[in-house]
Amino acid sequence: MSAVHIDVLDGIAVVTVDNPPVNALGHAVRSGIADAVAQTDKDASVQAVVLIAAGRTFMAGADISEFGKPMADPGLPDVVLQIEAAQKPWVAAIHGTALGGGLEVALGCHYRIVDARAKLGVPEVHLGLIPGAGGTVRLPRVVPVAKAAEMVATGRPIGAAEALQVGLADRKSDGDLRADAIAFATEIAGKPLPEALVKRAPVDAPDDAAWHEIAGSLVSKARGQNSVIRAVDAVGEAVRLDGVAALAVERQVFTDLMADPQSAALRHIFFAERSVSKINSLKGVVPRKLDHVGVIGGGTMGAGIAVALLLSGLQVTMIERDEDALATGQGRVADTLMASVKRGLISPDKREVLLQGFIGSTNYDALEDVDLVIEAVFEDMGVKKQVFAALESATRADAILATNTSYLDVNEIAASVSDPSRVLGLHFFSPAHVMKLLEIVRPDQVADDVLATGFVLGKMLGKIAVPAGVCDGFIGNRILSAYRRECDYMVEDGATPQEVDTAMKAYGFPMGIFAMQDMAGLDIGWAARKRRAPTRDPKERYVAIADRLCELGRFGQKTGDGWYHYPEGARRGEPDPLVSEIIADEAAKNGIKQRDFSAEEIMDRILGAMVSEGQAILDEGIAASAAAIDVVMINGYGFPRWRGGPMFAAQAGQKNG
Ligand code: 3H9
Repeated sequence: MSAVHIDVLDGIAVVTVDNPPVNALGHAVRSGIADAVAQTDKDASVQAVVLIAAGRTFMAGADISEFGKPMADPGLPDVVLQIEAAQKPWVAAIHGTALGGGLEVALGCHYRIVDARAKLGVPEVHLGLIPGAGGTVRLPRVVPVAKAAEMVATGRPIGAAEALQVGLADRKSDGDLRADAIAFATEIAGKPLPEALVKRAPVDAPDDAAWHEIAGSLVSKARGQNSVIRAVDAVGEAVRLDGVAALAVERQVFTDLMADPQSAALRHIFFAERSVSKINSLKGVVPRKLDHVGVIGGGTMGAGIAVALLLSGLQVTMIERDEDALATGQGRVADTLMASVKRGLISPDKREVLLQGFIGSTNYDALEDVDLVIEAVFEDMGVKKQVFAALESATRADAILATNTSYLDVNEIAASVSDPSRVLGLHFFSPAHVMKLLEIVRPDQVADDVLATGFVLGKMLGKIAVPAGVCDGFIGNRILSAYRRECDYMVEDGATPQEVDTAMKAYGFPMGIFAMQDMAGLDIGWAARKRRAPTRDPKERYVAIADRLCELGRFGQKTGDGWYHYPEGARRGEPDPLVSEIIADEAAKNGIKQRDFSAEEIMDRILGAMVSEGQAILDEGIAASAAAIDVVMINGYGFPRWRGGPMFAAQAGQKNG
């Protein structure tokens, strides 16, 4: 079957793009569409054309795997111009996701009809690019300029209802998209063609002050990402210039950005995120049934996991130690789902349905039917083992037992039950219903179908599931410990916590390590350090500053003081002279003569620590690839995406600036 085929019936040509999995606009699709324009123009029996896609989605964009290679003709910008210049009206019939080049093709069409669940967007910024086939030029000529700028700069797609409201779609189909599109095409057949978008004036013209505000607010969220800044500029130019001149500007920016190392980094991560969960050894392994999941513990993590499970359609039973704790846990779940209603993510009815699938109990017997249990109890080996013993007697013998531990030895936990092949680690990140990362920890004796079920769960939850071997901290927390230690050294040696945090933010992290610890709570790390104290190598350098803060009850934001001082209710800390005194005192105690650190040296040291720990993790087989480490650090630890992750950055020889 060719990538594009044409069926003509009763004067309407239906041009179908069929290029699985996502109808990317590779060469065969581009030339197929260009041929379809020529053919339908020539065919006197054709009065209107419907452009539709087979399979799960409308065209999801240019074929990213062709990027970086010479682009064979016809190029996408020309294909869009050809559709726009067609002599018969073209109607784009959109289902699934019309993204990037896909939406640009739809903008070349004279009309657009959208399936009620369709999403439309231009996500090129996430690949370090801007739309390159007229998106920045045609969008503000069909939707208000502020909306166009927002779509191009954030890459966030909009739904069918909004597309209709802002003018991006002309019709919505609630049933049979193909039939509705043909009916629409029949209606407009023979009528004069609307003026080509590229020849029109923008929908509105914000004055300088208004544009300044729109652009300023979008650019302020760029955090060092070039494509966002260039995207906003390109829309500004597209509004200022006539359409044809604007297309040339857009093309130049697109070409420049294609050569920008940031784009290479973002494309690396795009493919890494999609390949990281594919495990060769699990090919053909049939996963176990997964309908009903138990969650042990209703704290922040347990409740977040329960919400994630419910939202993916699973039935959930939560276990807590007593009625009060259970009520609190259930309340957390209900509240989180209510917040999702308020944010428009689910309807109030949907929330009710989800809550019907949510059972709470203080008795492990309620787990007799579950297919999988995830424990999210206190991070202590003794407590975990008690829970696993109870799980073993309460659950079916084929139920999978998962621990959400972030540091503990999953092999030791597995060995505590009679059938260790049922046990694996599922390390979620908080808030568990929001964060995309899931480390799937593989103890030595885990059965293949248990592991495969873990990956099925990851997919159901919409997470990026990264396999990790057993070690202290797995991939992410182990690297975090390594670079936190490096930061502690630097602070004792003379860098201030705020200098370290500022350097990290300038590099592109959303916050620095010390502000992050204050947000998460210093007590957690303190407990872990006390646990490890007996086995710590006495010859290894140990920085006791954080312990001193904890001894004073300074656990971070929640106590108003940590590495920083938080005046009444503030979420932004300010430097605290007491912390400086403690640091100076520790340095003096250890005979350290403090010195100045530049931001560059700080980042060199942090990245050096990340990369050498990452290399050790690779050498030990804890991570399957350097790309897996990049995916973890970007999705769980705030590493700037546009730098491609620490391993990629090191390999590409990126500068810190
Ligand atoms: C662009 O359009 C530039 C133009 O402005 C100008 C040009 C001149 N190309 O994500 P999934 C593969 S830039 C090639 O797991 P989902 C993907 O690698 C583009 N391959 O599925 C995976 O392969 P595999 C702007 C692509 O259902 C398979 O498809 N567009 C492309 O979770 C399934 O993908 C975008 O940035 C592509 N464009 O999500 C959209 N897209 O099975 C990028 C996907 O071998 N794509 N693949 O691992 C997406 O956001 C998601 O894939 C989508 C489906 C939402 C479509």
